[in-house]
Amino acid sequence: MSPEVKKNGPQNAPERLVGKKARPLKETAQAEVTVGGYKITSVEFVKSAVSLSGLPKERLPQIAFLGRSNVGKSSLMNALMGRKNLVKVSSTPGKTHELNFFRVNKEFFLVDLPGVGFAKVGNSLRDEMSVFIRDYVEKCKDLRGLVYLVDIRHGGHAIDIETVESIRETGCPVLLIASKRDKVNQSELAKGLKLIQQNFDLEEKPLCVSSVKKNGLDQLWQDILYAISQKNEKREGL
Ligand SMILES: Nc1nc2c(ncn2[C@@H]2O[C@H](COP(=O)(O)OP(=O)(O)OP(=O)(O)O)[C@@H](O)[C@H]2O)c(=O)[nH]1
Ligand SMILES: [Mg+2]
Repeated sequence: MSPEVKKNGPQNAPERLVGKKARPLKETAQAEVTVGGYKITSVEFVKSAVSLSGLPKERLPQIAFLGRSNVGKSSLMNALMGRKNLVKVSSTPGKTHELNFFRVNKEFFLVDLPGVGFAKVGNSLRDEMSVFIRDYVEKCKDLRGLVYLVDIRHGGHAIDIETVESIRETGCPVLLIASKRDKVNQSELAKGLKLIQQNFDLEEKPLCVSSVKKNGLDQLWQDILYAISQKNEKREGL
């Protein structure tokens, strides 16, 4: 469950409102913010799903975030939604084992997916997760696109390349994004972008974002909103 939901649940309300640790109103899920030129009036954690039957019943477009564990998926979602702790950011990689759905402006869902191929998760659980993710991508016809993150310093591992390839096969649009822009200098950035472009066979160099410095969020929001506006009639499924 999202930490925001846990902390703000009814059982904690009195402490939150009157105690020493009361949270300022601007940090709650309902504060209005503009991020990268996009106005966000509401963000709600809706639910977690561990199987296809657990997906939200509400038919809204979905954009999912995928990539290796620790690449910065949850941090990027927080940065995009202008929230600090709504999506759980892990100090220990590989903690997310479910799909977490966040409803933005009551118009669409951003979906946090488990990290790809995390070595410390037992093989069977890892296999189960990859089957579940593949099933979700293949069968959820509300999924309008998948943001796949690759650390700008690593250029993409074999498992990233394989995963992106298998998602492309389903017909789901993949937006390749380089993460952790603040971790590299200009020449490392140029090298990293070139490598990612080659590894993933991209027509153009990918966008590189930083959730810490908030770089690239304007372009990313534009790309996400564009993907949401494109209905893919060819995708069959749930
Ligand atoms: N410097 C820097 N650190 C980042 C950035 N994005 C994420 N991090 C850090 O990277 C670590 C992992 O971030 P998460 O957002 O939890 O990564 P994740 O991909 O969701 O990881 P899993 O949930 O384990 O799959 C955390 O310590 C973050 O603070 C970034 O843009 N810059
Ligand atoms: Mg995460």
